[in-house]
Amino acid sequence: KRYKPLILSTWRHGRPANDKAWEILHKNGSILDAVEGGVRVTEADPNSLSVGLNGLPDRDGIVTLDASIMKGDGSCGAVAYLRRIKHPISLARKIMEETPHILLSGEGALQYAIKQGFTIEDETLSPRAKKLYDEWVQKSRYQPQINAENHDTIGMIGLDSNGQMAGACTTSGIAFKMHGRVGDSPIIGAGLYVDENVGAATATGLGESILRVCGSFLIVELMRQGRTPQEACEEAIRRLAAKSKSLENTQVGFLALNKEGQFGAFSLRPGFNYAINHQGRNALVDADHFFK
Ligand code: SD4
Repeated sequence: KRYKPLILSTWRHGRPANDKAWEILHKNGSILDAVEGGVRVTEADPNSLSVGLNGLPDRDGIVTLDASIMKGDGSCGAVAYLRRIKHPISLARKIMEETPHILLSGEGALQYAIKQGFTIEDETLSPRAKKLYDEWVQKSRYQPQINAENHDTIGMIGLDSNGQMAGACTTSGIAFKMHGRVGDSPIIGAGLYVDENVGAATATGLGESILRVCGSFLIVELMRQGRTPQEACEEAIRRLAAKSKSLENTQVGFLALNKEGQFGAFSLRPGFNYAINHQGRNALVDADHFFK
């Protein structure tokens, strides 16, 4: 059976990332190569304040990164609370392919990266991140930002013509988080889940809300029970809304794709969008939302 290849990713920065993934797929790269290569574009983007080393730091002024990667056969790898590595997604892939483990964090993850020949970058904040941090430090008030600049964590999920699926998710996390805080993005089942018998899902937004409902796993399981990707994303947002004490200042967006190539997205509030590449069509689509 042939499948129609399709790549989806979160936010506007998903467009150049999808284009790269699409190019890799069409040069006979695997769907895993495609999602890894795709999100590396965002990780390297000097303008991204929420992905990669140019992202906003934690409240101690340190950038710490989270990422995960997963194949449709259940293989997966992740890194959390990682410093000084430009491409956490590639380290997550190494962990998946070369170690008996799934998730490495902090100093251990950095040591493993050094062993694998990754370059250690210095920890100077980008001029833009430094300016925003210096402003924030004046008041030091922790408050998650909604739809920060309309581009946030990148989560990418895809299907190739052989029916293989994979996903990747990478972030610098919530700006000005506590040092050591880990979000949903490196947690398999929260920020990302892929089961190529069913489909794939990824998440963006306030990790604490997503973690509480194992958001991406929940969506894949709802699809397994017969919901469409759109219905599954909506149900997951409803579940999350019911479980969160306060939704003030909270945004969450989910994105899902099934094996048949149907897709869907839903967020808590207006402002979430996603990029889609399929059959030569590239678009940025606004997601429907829970709060009208
Ligand atoms: C997190 N979900 O760390 C990620 C990051 C994100 O707004 O999407 N930031 O909670």
